[in-house]
Amino acid sequence: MERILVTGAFGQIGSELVPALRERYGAERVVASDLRMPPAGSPADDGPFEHLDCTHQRQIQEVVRRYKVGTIYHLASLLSAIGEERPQVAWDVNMGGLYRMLEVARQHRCALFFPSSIGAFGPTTPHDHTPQDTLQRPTTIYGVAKVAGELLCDYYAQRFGVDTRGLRLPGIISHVAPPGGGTTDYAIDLFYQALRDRHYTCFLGPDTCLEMMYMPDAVRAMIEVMEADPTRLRYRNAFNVTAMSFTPAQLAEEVRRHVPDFVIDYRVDPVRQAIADSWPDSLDDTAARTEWGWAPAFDLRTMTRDMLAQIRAKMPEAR
Ligand code: AKB
Repeated sequence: MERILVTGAFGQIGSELVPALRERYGAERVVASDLRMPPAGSPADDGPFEHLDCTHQRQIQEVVRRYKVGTIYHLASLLSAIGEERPQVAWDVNMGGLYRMLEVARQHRCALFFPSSIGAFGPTTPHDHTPQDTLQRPTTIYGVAKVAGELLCDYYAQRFGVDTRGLRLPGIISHVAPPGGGTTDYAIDLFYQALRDRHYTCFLGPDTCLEMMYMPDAVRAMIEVMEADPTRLRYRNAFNVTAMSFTPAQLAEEVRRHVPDFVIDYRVDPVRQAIADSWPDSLDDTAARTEWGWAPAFDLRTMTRDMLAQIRAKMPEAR
């Protein structure tokens, strides 16, 4: 029985991908791994867990061999804003980690999922309906590592026959585990503070438009692309995927439909604003839709309703 290994299992995406994979394939088949020790109520509680540093090839090899891993979801990485604070660490973890994962995948014939991002685009990329194939000259270390990662995954597929697949994920909105150090994190903070304080000071300007996706759609996309019929895949890696595109002002307006006294103001952080300005407003995801049937279920309205309900349910102080 081949198992699935998830790195970065306690991160924002891993905290929801691991339970979804365990539900679909069985708890024993999904090995959660992270550099951090398991927090209470984490995915480590109901299935195998391994303490794993993705920059240590021997450790990865040992886990892959011991569990007979057939598929790796490699999520461990530093996000865009924190990457600008520690660019050398971001390169080591994001690029060094991926390279070592690909090497182990090659040696043990594993399939590998790599999450690229809208961060793989830059200021010279066409910003509206960004095509699947386009200019990619990002200005962050996060983006540079994402572009290099996309190319390296393509290389391992062509040169060594490794079944690498991936998505260019937009900003992911979720309520289970907090993100850390991303540029799109405002869209999550806003919900918590709207319910707790009725007030949010946004670090991006009101008209900064970015592509976003609700976590249930993101988790489904990651599973669907790995299950897709390989004979239909022309791209394999770095599929543009979309769900909704909005500005902080538009999100605030939508939240105000449910929390009428919510107030937003703005104190722009120049670093995160520059990153956001360099990213697309919206993506063209025709390739994902035609090659493996991608279709999001949540838009701004349904995501907002569900986020507010979920946060209210878990936080008694949030009204
Ligand atoms: C970030 O803001 O860094 C991430 C991303 C869009 O890749 N959420």
